[in-house]
Amino acid sequence: MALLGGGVARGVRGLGAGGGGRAGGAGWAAAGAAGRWGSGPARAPRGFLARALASLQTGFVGLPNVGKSTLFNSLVGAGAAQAANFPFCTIEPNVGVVGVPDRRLAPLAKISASKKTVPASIEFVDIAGLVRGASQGEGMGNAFLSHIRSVDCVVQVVRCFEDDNVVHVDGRVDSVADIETIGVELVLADLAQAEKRAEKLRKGSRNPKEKEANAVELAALERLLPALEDGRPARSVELSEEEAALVGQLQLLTAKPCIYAANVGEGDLADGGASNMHLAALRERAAEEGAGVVVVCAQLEAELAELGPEEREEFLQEAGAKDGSGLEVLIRQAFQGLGLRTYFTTGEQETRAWTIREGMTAPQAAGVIHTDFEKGFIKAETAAYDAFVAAQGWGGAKEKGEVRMEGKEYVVADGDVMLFRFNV
Ligand SMILES: Nc1nc2c(ncn2[C@@H]2O[C@H](COP(=O)(O)OP(=O)(O)OP(=O)(O)O)[C@@H](O)[C@H]2O)c(=O)[nH]1
Ligand SMILES: [Mg+2]
Repeated sequence: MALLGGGVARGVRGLGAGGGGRAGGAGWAAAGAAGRWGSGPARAPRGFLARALASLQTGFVGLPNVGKSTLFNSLVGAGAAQAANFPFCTIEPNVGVVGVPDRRLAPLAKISASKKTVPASIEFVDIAGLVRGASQGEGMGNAFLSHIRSVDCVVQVVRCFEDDNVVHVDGRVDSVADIETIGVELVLADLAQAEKRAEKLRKGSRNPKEKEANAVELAALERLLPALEDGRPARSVELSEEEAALVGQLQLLTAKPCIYAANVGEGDLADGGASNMHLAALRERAAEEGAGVVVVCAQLEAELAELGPEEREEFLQEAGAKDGSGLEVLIRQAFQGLGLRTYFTTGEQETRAWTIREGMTAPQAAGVIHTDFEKGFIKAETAAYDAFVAAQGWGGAKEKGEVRMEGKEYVVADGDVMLFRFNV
């Protein structure tokens, strides 16, 4: 029997900030869609799951000149300036990994006197601006669309700042009209994709094994097509887990979870954008869609990224931004938008946040650290974060009866502090 807690897993291929390349893209897309579309918890696929979770991607989407690259670069810059909170590494010029800020990490690291703290991570991708007609090949056209097809979650950057020096492609700032322009392109691209696939499925397969799955997929597409024709996103259509897994292979753009980043002017930060009518209109629209809105000022964030931590704090106070930097909120919302949750391991070597999907069981969560831990899983000593911190560690938590022995069926809760027992 072996014990795994904070940092005992030395020599194990680690996951976390910067760990591993992107793997299992298409397969993951199917599984991810199942989790979002299906009513029940996502059944996590084995094997590539751990790698896939380490490299979930969020893509910045929007019209040209709305501030996507400025926002992306400030994420990079903040990483350089604030290494502890935003570890960042650039994989390609337009892809970077950021640590997910989590205020629960520091207290745990303090209790365990950990040598290292490793946050969960998420990848961001800067994508070129999308123009009207992209679904028909305008602008970057299909190349652009293939970039977003591969991301797991979309952050749509919407221009809510007035600045005559910055050209708007349509000659006026109008947040809702911009969202509609983008929405139409994405839906049209999905419609073309779904129609092509349905056409192929209708022709039928000679392989009898494929027949059954094809019938299920076609039935799902026949419910999706009218929605897309009406201009509604694929995510608005309820699909069973099986249907979602099949349709997920198409990587439909409008099936991905989407949040809006409202890029406001510096002057809006003091009152949280209360007097910005572009933001108000965007909020109203997002509420109808059930989508989240994060308010950021890309310009200010880019300037902040150049500063050290103390200067940043001062700068933010002067700008009147009470909630601190918008980047932190953006990263956390993207993480939540992906349906991701966190559990912790903590020990002398390291305190670490691990990324899981909502609904994952204890063995699956252990598998995120290493597949052997999933295969040989015996049980997991588990304490809720608050109880663990109140009791100041494993010893105290045990005395207070706060440590549970959880088995294979246990569904891990966000914030669980865990210690796995397994056979190899
Ligand atoms: N005033 C103001 N200008 C901004 C803000 N954010 C970005 N800009 C400016 O807008 C211009 C375009 O910004 P980018 O970040 O390059 O826009 P983008 O969305 O990446 O554009 P494409 O890559 O062409 O699609 C730059 O000149 C930025 O300095 C902002 O919050 N306020
Ligand atoms: Mg750009």
